[in-house]
Amino acid sequence: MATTAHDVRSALEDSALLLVVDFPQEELRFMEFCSALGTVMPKLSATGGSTINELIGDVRYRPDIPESLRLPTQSCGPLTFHTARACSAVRPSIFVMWKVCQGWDPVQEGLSGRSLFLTWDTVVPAFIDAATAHNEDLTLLTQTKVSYRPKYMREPPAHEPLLNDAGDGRWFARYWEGIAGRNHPTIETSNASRYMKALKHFDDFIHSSECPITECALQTGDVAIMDNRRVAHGRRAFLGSRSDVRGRTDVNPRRILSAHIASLICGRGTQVAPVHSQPKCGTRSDQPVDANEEQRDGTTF
Ligand SMILES: O=C(O)CCC(=O)C(=O)O
Ligand SMILES: [Fe+2]
Repeated sequence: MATTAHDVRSALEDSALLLVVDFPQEELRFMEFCSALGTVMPKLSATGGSTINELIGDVRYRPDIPESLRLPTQSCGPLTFHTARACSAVRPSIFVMWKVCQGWDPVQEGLSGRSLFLTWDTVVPAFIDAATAHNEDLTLLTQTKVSYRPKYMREPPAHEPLLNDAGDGRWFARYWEGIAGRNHPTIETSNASRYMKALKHFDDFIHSSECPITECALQTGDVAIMDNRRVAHGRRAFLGSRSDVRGRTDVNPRRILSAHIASLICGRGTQVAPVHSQPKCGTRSDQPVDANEEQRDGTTF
């Protein structure tokens, strides 16, 4: 089924997370695909140009970068749930990840490199129902303005509550790694410690087995398109390198190209690609994905 950028946008309103399969191995096509969806935001490291290098993120394990300078996306460790550029005043409304290379088949369950997604529309109601939740937590999270400025972010930080209730069943959120701990936000309330407690409750819930998440072994050619306000993403750790028979080190070729799309300006009829609105992913309650099936700027928040 050929589809248009307009179709992708309306499908996103329905399901917030879409999967395109068999995307051709052409970076220019990816660039065109993303540009049809809206304005592709320059990478944080961009210097004003509009080339692919300035616009499209390149996520790979980078053992060539000293560990202390490596961004979380350039490591092979897990990435906990976050939304793209969660701290900046203007954040992308759509985030796109193209699995250019799925990398090595995982050798063990803990190193699958699978993608993780959660949709706030289902997570927030589940949190409200959870035994550990306190009514006051949600009130604090939806009403207290917060901001956070990571070291590398030149853009002005946002200044608003982390969670927003659209009132029609949709929930919007900003989220980043370490939000309830080492990367906590600046909180504008006289009772910051109560707020941090609420955030910790919420963060613990997101990382508990009670939280509904989608876990997906993206394969080479798969493109995940998400409404970045309604979906958070993360990943499992993966094996970064191993020795070959001669004792030489091989680096996992796992690679993702990503795009941050700011506004939804596409015209009707712009052809993008075949789209499948139901990702072929498992949910947390599903059987683990069969290992055989498993197949920058590197910023995460
Ligand atoms: O490596 C991954 O699977 C996710 C990378 C990521 O979170 C990002 O590019 O923003
Ligand atoms: Fe990310």
